[in-house]
Amino acid sequence: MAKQKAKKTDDSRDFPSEIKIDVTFPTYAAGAYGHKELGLSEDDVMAMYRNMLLQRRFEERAAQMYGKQKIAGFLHLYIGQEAISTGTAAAIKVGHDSVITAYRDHGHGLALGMTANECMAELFGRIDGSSRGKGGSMHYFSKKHGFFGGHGIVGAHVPVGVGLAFAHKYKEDGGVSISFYGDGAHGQGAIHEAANLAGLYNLPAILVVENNNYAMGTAIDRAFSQPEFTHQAVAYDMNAAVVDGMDVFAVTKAMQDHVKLAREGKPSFLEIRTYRYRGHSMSDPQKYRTKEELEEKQNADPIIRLKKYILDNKMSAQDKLDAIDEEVKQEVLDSVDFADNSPFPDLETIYEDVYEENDYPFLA
Ligand SMILES: Cc1ncc(C[n+]2csc(CCOP(=O)(O)OP(=O)(O)O)c2C)c(N)n1
Repeated sequence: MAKQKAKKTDDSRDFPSEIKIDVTFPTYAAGAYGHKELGLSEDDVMAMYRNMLLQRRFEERAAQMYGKQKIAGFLHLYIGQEAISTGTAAAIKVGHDSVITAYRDHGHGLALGMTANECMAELFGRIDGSSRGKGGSMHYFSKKHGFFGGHGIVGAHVPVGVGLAFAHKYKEDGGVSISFYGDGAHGQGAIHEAANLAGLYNLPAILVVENNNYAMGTAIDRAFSQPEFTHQAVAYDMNAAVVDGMDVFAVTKAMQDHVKLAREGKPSFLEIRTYRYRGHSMSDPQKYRTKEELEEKQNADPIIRLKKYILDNKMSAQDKLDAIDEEVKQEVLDSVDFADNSPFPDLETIYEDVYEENDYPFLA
């Protein structure tokens, strides 16, 4: 990178007569975009539909396998949020750009092209899993797809995501880094430090809060003095937008626009409004929300919305869509067989893939 010359401090910030913040951010509404204006072919749309269904059927089956004690540890499902992973994958260069997320990572992995087999085997803790069975549900990873995980500590991966953006800038490879996290994580200091650096260094970074209203059982308006998250983008000199996460085309459009900005060195902050249909994890009794609220959100289901779009635009017929669903269900069932037949990793491998130093020279 070119060396920066020392600059005189900006003296236009001498004592002002008043402080005025006047900024407008766009919103990306459901129903506002068609596939053609997004540059998507009919085949692309059908592939997006299939992938969203794959995410849904995969997780429904995973929940069942958890009940059968085939899966140990935690299992956080993404059901309801599939338009976000799918719209993002449609707008980036998969494998070249970087994606990182929290523990609700199955949907992102499958959208980026990880196979149902490697994903199910990881849930089962088997050697053919994406992290060789040692990561489990929260720690999917695929270098090939530019997917940097799967992270369990709330908010802690976002500085890593911004570090990836720094690496893209440093290597001048034209890549962008997208960091996903939940609304609950938005209160974590690490995210704000990372956002500050993204704004300061003009990094090709997009920070995305997947706002599904709840952090475990805590609703956003009980946790945030300012639940309009975009307001905070002003503080970090970032672009921002609010996106309807129940519409895959709204997400695709928002991502296309902000990926373009990121490639020009302008970071963004996106709030994508969504909803998770299942509890926080498998042990959540969900006492914090009503059945009516859940039903209302399910009426805006992103997969049903896309199915309607496909039928209305005569891209496919009901019987063909039913056949796709059957095919996807079979793919998922096959992945269960694959996982069940994959061995557990040897005990000795617990010492592999672990960062280790023989000495700690920085302490000397
Ligand atoms: C630093 C830290 N604090 C607390 C937890 C426990 N915890 C796990 S998930 C979670 C809620 C996070 O909610 P949100 O960020 O909104 O993500 P969502 O589950 O909605 O996807 C909490 C508090 C944790 N994993 N890490």
